Amino acid sequence: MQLLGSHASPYVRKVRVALHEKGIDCPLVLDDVWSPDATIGRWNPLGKVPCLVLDNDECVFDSRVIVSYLEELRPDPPLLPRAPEDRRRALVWEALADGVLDAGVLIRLEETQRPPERRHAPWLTRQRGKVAAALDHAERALAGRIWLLDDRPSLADFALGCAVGWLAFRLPDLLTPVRPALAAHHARLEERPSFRLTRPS
Ligand SMILES: N[C@@H](CCC(=O)N[C@@H](CS)C(=O)NCC(=O)O)C(=O)O
Repeated sequence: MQLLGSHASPYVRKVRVALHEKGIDCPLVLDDVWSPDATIGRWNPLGKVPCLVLDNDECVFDSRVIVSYLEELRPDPPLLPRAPEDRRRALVWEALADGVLDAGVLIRLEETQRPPERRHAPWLTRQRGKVAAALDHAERALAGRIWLLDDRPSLADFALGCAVGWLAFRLPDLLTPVRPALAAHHARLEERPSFRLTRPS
C-alpha cells in the first residue's frame, strides 16, 4: 500500500496523521498534481491527491474515504469515538474542517491563478466568510475544553488541526484575529509526533 500525495496538501496531511496515529507504515509517494508530469491521473480520474494505492492496484480516494477505510482496517487505536452520537459529531467536524479547506483552496486559487483585475471580490468575500464562521464555531466549541469531543483527541481534532495548519501555511491572514482556544488546541496538536512529522512544506 502507498499514498500518493504532497507535503503541502492538507487533505494528504489528514491521511498521514491518521496513518501515523494508527501506527500504519505506508510510504508517501510524491506527485505534483499541478505538473504536466503528474502520474495521479493514472490512479484517480479526478486527478486529486490523496490517493491510496492498495497492493492489488485498487485505489482509494478521497481523504474522508481513505480515513474511514483505515479505521476499518486498523480499529485500534480508534480515530472515531465508539458511541454513535459522538461518532456522528466527529464526522461533522471533519466535514467542517474539509469545508474550511475547500473554501481556502478556492481563495488561494483565485489569488494566485488570476490576475488582480479578473479576481471576483464578492466570491472571495463569500469564501472568507465561510472560513471565519467555521473558525468562530470551532473557537466557541473549544472554549474551556482540551479536545473537541472527549478527553482524548479524535478525527474531529486531527481534521481541524490540518485545516488550521494549512491556513497558517498558505493564508495566515485568515487566522486573525487570534482565537485563543483554537490557537491553544492547535499548539497541543503540533506537539504530537503525527503533526510534527507532517508539517506542510
Ligand atoms: N475532497 C478531496 C480534496 C482533495 C484535493 O482537492 N486535493 C488537492 C490537493 S490539496 C488536489 O489534488 N487538487 C488538484 C486538482 O484539483 O486538480 C479530499 O478530501 O481528498
